Amino acid sequence: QGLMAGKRGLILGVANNRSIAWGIAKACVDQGAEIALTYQGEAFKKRVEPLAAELGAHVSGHCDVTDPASLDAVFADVAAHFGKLDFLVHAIAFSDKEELDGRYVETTRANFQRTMEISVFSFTDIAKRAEPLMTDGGSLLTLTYYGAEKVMPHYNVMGVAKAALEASVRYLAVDLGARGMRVNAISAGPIKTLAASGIGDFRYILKWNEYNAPLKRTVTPEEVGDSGLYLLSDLSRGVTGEVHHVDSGYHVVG
Ligand code: 0WD
Repeated sequence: QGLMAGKRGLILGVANNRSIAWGIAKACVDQGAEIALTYQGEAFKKRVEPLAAELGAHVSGHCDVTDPASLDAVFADVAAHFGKLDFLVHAIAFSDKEELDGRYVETTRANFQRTMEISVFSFTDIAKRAEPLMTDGGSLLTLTYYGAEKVMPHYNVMGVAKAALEASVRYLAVDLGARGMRVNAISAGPIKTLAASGIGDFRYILKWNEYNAPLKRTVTPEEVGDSGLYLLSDLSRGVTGEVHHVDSGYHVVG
């Protein structure tokens, strides 16, 4: 049986087996969820298909959140395959690597807009698309970082985007609450993933967290997955609009 038995979910943002979304996917399937994954372009298809097979997950095809036609196709596929949705995970972010280094004040208009579109607007866009499918209510989860709250070295425009993403969580929680849809975020501590490798001095940030976080270590995608399980399952049925830190406690000292 399990906590997620009978629940069907779409998980966006599995790039490889180190992705935070992969940790969440495994935790959900372990507890009986049925899930669908997507991939961004042919390069990721080769990585995501075997991972999906490992979990018995459905693959809903190519998804680039800047391409509305690809989102139309993914949601049409999910509607056809599952009929309804109970949960959705958004683990997607992007900014030009060149600007995740140096000074925030140098951010370009083009990268600011692209970062906001992929890392912030996409969550609102998919929430809107999920709404008609969440006929019995549901749980939406996104991923954020402490750089939304405090200035972190090199996080720059992504910090501004995460602040907007956290505000979106609160506005969406109000708009969708009456339908029994909950909207929350996990603020994860730094984890060495593909996306993180674009951030300047990331190894130093990992070390800094190991030295300073109350638990004296960093977190793993599996630990974020287990906390995600709580927010996606009925255990958290009274929780919405929340930003939950899964960061070895770093935010209390940082
Ligand atoms: O330390 C970390 N790794 C933290 C990550 C700490 C706190 C939060 N996060 C957040 C990230 O900002 C992101 O929102 O967690 C989320 C997941 O990131 P991740 O697991 O660290 O990174 P990764 O495994 O690379 O997955 C992110 C994926 C992309 O991979 P690449 O490597 O190409 O950036 O987001 C997807 C893509 O698969 N993605 C897109 N998907 C659809 N359309 C797009 C797009 N336009 N752009 C990126």
